[in-house]
Amino acid sequence: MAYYLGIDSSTQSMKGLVIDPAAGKIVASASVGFGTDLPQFKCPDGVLANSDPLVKHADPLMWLAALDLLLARLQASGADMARIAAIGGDGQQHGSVYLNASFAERLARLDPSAPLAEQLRPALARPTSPIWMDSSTSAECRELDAAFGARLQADTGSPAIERFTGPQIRKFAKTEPERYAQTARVHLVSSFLCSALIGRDAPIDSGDGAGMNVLNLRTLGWDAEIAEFTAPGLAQKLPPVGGGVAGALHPYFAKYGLRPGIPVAVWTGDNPASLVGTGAWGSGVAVVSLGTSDTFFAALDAFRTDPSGCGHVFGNPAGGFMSLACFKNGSLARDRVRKEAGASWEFFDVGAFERTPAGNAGRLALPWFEAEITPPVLTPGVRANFDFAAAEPEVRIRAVVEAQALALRSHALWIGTFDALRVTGGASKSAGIRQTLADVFQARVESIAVADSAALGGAMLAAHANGVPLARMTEAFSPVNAVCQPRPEHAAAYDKLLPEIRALESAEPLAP
Ligand code: XUL
Repeated sequence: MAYYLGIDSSTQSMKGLVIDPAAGKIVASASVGFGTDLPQFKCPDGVLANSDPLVKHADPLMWLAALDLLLARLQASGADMARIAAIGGDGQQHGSVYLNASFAERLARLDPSAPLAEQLRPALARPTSPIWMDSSTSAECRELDAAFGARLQADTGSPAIERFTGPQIRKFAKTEPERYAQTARVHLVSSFLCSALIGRDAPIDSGDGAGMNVLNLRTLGWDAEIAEFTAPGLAQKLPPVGGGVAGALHPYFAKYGLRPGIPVAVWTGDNPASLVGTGAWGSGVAVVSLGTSDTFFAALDAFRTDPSGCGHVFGNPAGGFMSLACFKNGSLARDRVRKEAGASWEFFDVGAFERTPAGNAGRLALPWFEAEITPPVLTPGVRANFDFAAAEPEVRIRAVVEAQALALRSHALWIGTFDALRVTGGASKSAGIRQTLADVFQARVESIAVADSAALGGAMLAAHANGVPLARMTEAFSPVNAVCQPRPEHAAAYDKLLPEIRALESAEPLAP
């Protein structure tokens, strides 16, 4: 039976996963670490050094080198590459690649005897690519706000955001007008790599395109007025918006044992791909990814925007839309609270919850050790409604975990209600955190063991483009391995605390 390959080009690495949907199995995987495997590109954590801490760029040729190396590794792992019937993929969102007029022609005549990076190097109109970690475009964001006001969020799904591609393109056009003039094509990381696979310009999908502040989500086309304001002639420099199959695999890739001509699905962003890979592409299920930062995402039943401007709306590759909110202070903050309380992980994950009542007698603490994104708050510092430093470790721990869960619920109110939350990421192993989420949301909390949800989503989208139903793959590849049920007796206590969390968000920070 047919295999499908999914490729995830994330910030620090590129991963590939080959699935066999008929057997419900992952049959091969490989990865390339940008820092460890490709040190020549000088992006140790996926980012080039820069004297300005707000500027975060990467070398786009590194992504091409990673694609060559990843496919070579997959082949070397013994994967039956000839059985792969379609390829899908995704990229870190918002990052952009600037190409000159020779790009199309160089793509068309890719020569298997030379690496991709070498052949496409002369097609770069700008040697570096701003990525999502860049926050150097505040001036451009304010200019977009001034020009479009509330329409920007109402039509593109998000207010002007520093890391979004539109403000990044605007800054480039303003500061390097000659290079911008030489730019014939602007791609996202996702559409750039998809273009390399098919040997011609690939479309941008509405999942990743929505992270640009240029895509009109009501028409699902580039917004001509916003594009022209962003940078002169931008609409002509963007590839079309599209979904489904992007094109056929270029013969260049036959050297890895792949069959030229197999369909390549339009690539998407890593978060939309994860929505598919975690099995949350249908409504009523949200994903809470508890990592360095916490991310909350869910399918949206209709196009709608966050009245508080914190959450984003992206296209859902399975159809319709999805929401996403990023909470900067996630696991690093939890770990700091644990350390400062002198608690072991065992105590943090279980013990503290056995010694304190649900609701913590109203004591809440938002652990904002770093500037927060949801809501946008620049001054770091814990926000607490009690004497945080003097409290017992178990009280501090519950105060933080409950405050984070209430903040998630509060910022998800505009999305709708959920029967289930699917939790992933390191902190999802904590029984106390899972029970708190279940009680605060009054929803089932499902643990899923999907390691590379974005790459898996890419593979599932490839299979889906070939007619394999997503629902069947979700059952096989994203099974629920543990369920934590909500306790209805705690619903009222958390309902009462919900307004408190918004008040706490505007409180003064405690002294560090
Ligand atoms: C989403 C975002 C990040 C990147 C990470 O808006 O900026 O999640 O997609 O790769």
